[in-house]
Order: sequence, then C-alpha cells, then structure tokens
Amino acid sequence: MDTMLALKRTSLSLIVLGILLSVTGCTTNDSFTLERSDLPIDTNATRETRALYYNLRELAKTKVLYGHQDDLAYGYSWWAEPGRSDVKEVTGSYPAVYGWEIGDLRQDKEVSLDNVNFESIKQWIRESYERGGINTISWHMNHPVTDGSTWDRTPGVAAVIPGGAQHDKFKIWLDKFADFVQDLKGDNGEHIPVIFRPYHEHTGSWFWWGEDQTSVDEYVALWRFTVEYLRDEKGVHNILYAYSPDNQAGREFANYMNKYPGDDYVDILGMDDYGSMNQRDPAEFSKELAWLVGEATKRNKIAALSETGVEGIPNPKWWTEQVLAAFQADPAAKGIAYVLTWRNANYEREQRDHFFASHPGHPSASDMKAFRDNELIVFEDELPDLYTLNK
Ligand code: BMA
Repeated sequence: MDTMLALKRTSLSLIVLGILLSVTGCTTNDSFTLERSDLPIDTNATRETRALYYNLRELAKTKVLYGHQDDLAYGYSWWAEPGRSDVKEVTGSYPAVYGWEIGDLRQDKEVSLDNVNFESIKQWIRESYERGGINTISWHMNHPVTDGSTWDRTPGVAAVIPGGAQHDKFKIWLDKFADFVQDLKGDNGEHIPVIFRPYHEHTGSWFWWGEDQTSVDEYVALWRFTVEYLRDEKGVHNILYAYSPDNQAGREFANYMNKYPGDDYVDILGMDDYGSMNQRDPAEFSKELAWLVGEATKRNKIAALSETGVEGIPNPKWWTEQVLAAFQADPAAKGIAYVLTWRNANYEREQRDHFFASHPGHPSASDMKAFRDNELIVFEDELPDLYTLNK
C-alpha cells in the first residue's frame, strides 16, 4: 500500500510539474522562442540545425569565421594522418569551417573524385562537430545524361527536373545523399547539421548546370526540387541550404540574383570567387561583399564567401593584404559569416601546387598566422557553442 501511495504521489507531482512547465513556457522544445524569421527554411530542422542557423547569423555580425576544404583529409605533404591539418600546423588552430566534397557519391564508389574515402569524411565531420566546428558539403556531381564528369558542358538540368527523362535516376542520387547526411550523428545520437551547397558557380558555364547550359526556370526547378525532395520526401532535417553563384572578380556580379530560387529555398547567400583576391583592389571586392551582406540581412539570412583562394598563394602577404583587407575596406563587408579557401592538394599524389591555405614552411605561413590573430577572424578554438540556443 505504501508503495502504491508513493507511486501515486510521484505521478501527481509529475503532472503538476508538467502543467507548471507548460504554463511558464519552459518546455524542452525550444522552437517557441524563435520567430519565423529566425528559423531556417526547413522549419522542422533539428534543434542543433536551428541553433546553428541562429547562432551563426548572430556571430556574423561581429566576426568572420575561417574555413578550409578537405582540411582533415590531407595536406600538401601528408595524406589521411589522424589529427593533422595544414591550417592547425600553421596557425595553432583547426579552421572553424570544414568543406567536404562528395563528387562520385552516386557511383557507389568508396572514394570521392578526389580519392577521399566517404566513410572517413563522415568520421572527420563527426570529429570536427564534436569540437564545435561547422561542416559544409559541395557536390561536383557527374553528368546525369552522358555519365561524363561534372565538367561535361552538355546541358543536363532539363533531364533531371520533374518530367525529365533522368528524373528517377536523379532521385536515386539524392537518396544516396540523404543516407550520407542522415548517417552523420553526434555522440548523443543527434543529427549533425551540415551546410549543403549544391549546383554551385552556376553563373559560370563550366558545369552541366551552368549559365549557358541552363534556363532560369530549369535552375530554379532543380533547386526547389532538391530542397523539397530531401526535406519533405526523405525527411532530412539537418541541412542548411547555401546558394553560391560565381562572382569571377566582379564579372558575374550583376547576375547574382538571376536564378535565385527564392527566400523560401535558401538559408545562406554564398559567393564563390577565385579572381577578386588576386591582385584586385580589395576595396572593390569589399563593396561586392557588403552588397551580399545587405541582400542576406534584409532577408534575415546569412552571407558567406563560400569558396575562394589563389592557387599556390604567390603573394606572401596574401592573407592580410587581400583577404583581411577585403573584409575591412567597406565596414558592411565584415558581416560575412565565413570565408572558405579551397583544398591543399597533396603534392606527391597530384604533382602540382594546387593549394589554397598555407602549409608549414610556405612563405605565406606567418601572414596566415597574422590573419588568424586578427580580432575579426575566428578559427575553431575561438568558437562559441553554435549548437545550443541560449535565446
Ligand atoms: C576543383 C579542383 C579539382 C577537384 C574539384 C573537386 O576546384 O580542386 O582538382 O577535383 O575541385 O574537389
């Protein structure tokens, strides 16, 4: 009897506690604190994904995060060595943002088009997330009709959008991507948020979804289908979507919005640019970055310099003279959330100086350290907790 009474009392107090909590709003669901304008396009995004969106947008107001492609996978003189990172060896910290490339995912190969093992990529994403870093994924997707590479310029978008001859095949590729993203889990079983940056640089004409190959309607249909399929059909809720036209040192700047899929389909307004930080006046590029920040801000979204760099970094002062200067010249340019430089290809394997971050011993290494030490710039060891909402 005593035990029964105690049980009844416990359940009664639990009910009372429940009522109190719901009255005061202290539920375990944090979405009530966020306005629609504070949420990503996927309003059912996981708690961590919503937190990343909100916190990154806040942090962008005062800081610019630094990111590097394939940072943990390999460097200029090493390949897949646990814990290594050219960026860390040069600056003392891992980057705040990690870019990953999943080209060739659809062929059921074990490695990407850059020979990086897909399971290892997942592991590196888990590791960096547990340290507080941000992960972003690009996809140099092979040609859906010719089976050529991503650089096959045959128009391909009409074939994969709804009604296209390859639409069903294309859905299988997206299924593989959904599986990949859903397999990314943190130590507590939560899905790890990723920034997905598909069909990038579409203002240029070097990919099958490029400017000359694709009409506005086709590109918008491709983008919207991708979001709706992953989010609504596959139930993937750990993605922020980044749109990233190429700027080409200002040559494509005016086309930035031409094929914009709409505010309901984009979380991050990115920009790719390999020319603007190569001997161009940083003040000119700064104005373009400031414009991008303005476009993102008026939509309550995030702006990012999603891919950039100068191959081989010939200017030993590149980090401060070109990158930092571009963020500093126009005060609004500081609103960029992150800048990601491209990969440090392994010299032994690729026999070329295809690197975009400094590596130990390179003449630009001390300038990269100076860049890292600037108060505007944030590397991983200076990140606040981006995956919890404190609002
Ligand atoms: C390009 C180059 C290629 C690489 C591709 C995808 O910019 O770095 O060597 O295969 O990106 O990562």
